[in-house]
Amino acid sequence: MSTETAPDTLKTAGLERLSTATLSRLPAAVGRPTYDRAKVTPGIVHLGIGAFCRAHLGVFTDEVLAKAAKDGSALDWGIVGVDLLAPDMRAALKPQDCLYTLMRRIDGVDRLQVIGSFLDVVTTVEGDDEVLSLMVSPKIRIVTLTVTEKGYCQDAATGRLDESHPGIRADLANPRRPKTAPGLIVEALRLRRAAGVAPFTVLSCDNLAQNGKTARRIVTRFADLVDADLGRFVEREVSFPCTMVDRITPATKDPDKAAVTAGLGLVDAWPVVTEPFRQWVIEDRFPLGRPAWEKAGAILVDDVHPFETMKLRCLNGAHSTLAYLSVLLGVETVAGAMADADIPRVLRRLWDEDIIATVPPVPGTDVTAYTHELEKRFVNPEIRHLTIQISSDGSQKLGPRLLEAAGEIFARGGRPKIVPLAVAAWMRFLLGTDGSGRNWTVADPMAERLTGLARANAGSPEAFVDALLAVHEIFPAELAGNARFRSDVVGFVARIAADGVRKTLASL
Ligand code: CS2
Repeated sequence: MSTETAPDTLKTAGLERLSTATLSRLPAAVGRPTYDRAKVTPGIVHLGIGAFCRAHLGVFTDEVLAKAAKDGSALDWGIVGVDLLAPDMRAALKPQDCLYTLMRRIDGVDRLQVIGSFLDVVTTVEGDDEVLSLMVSPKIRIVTLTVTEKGYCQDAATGRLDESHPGIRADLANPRRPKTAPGLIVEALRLRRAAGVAPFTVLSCDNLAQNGKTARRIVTRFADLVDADLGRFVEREVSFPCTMVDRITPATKDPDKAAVTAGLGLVDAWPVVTEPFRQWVIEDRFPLGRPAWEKAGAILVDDVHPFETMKLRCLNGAHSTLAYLSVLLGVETVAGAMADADIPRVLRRLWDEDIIATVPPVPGTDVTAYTHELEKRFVNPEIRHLTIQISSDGSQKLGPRLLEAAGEIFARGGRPKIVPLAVAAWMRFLLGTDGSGRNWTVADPMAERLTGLARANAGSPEAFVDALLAVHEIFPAELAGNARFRSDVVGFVARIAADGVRKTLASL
């Protein structure tokens, strides 16, 4: 599910739209598909078309198609994107034949590449028939997902399907007309089975711990609730490889769109701005085959777990810590946070004192060096990554990014130093105001409950922390019941209340 909104229409008078017909007019420096898109057939349905998937899946697949055209192999891995939330992406991309521009920004240089791997964009918003009939087609051999953490409709603390989730309840009541990602996948698998079509591979590309295992657990349980026999079939027959995807890709903003339009001399209604770095690690379990993504630099492995733990805890854990502190301090971007007097020091301590020791050995990677690379990536001022964007969905993000690591540190007899500060900052963030006129929106599927609890208990640091630690969907019982963890979080909440965030950080 895309969390972006369409960039506002800019004044682009006199300029034509990017499209198949206008490709030949692009300046020579702009990259473009070197394969005949008319010959490409769909092999992948992607659920949740936003910036993130267009900066990795779309790009890796585009490069594979270019290589396939060169060596004469089949061009049968085109992608059809599905927007589960709104028709906006379809409205933006269809008039440009689903072409879009990837803009990589670094050191004042913008590199533009027009990507051709998306063949179509459909939406479930106006009915799901088109989507389901596509997902049932034998041509489709992989269903990829970037639906964000909340799109899995899971209980964040246990990783099980949240059967009280309104979307899941609606889909269980009407499983032939699903709206959620688990509902759509299960209905498509049921229809395929009835038609004698082998199941597709389900490839989660979201930032979840063991994302393939999570997808399997959620989808299997949903199928089981629809029909126990279907549940067993999914369990037995469907492959859910885990993946780790890494590319910092903020939501596209109007100035990005203007820069792309200027570079193309054509209007692209919804380009993607991203950093040069990219990494995609994938477990190689695809019964119906897959694009040769390794030809575009993807790493195919037997076990993604160490890579994913490194990325989730080091990159995303630091992002979330930085985001809550920044919103409280009024720092708008990640690059701004890296120029702050205190935040970079907090992140270094988070990595060195808490996180790095919890990451298992990662083949071919020095985890400490990886965190130094992250500092450089975060500093990139040309990527305007808003801290408020990263602050969203904390209820879903805290567990895999920070709380699991804290639990492991305690289990080994240690005591996390910075994770309690990150948790305290998130709790304070839930109040939605700095108390002196600066307010922000808490975007979270649990926002109403969490902000209600925060406000009702704001008078006492102990009551405030206890009320939030008791939210069992976020905090595993063992961590919530850990007296040392509680007292450290209470300590930070009390210091922030008494002295403010700046003084708390400076005195660390
Ligand atoms: C970020 C991620 O918004 C967030 O929560 O931490 O989107 C992050 O930029 C990506 O995972 C980078 O690969």
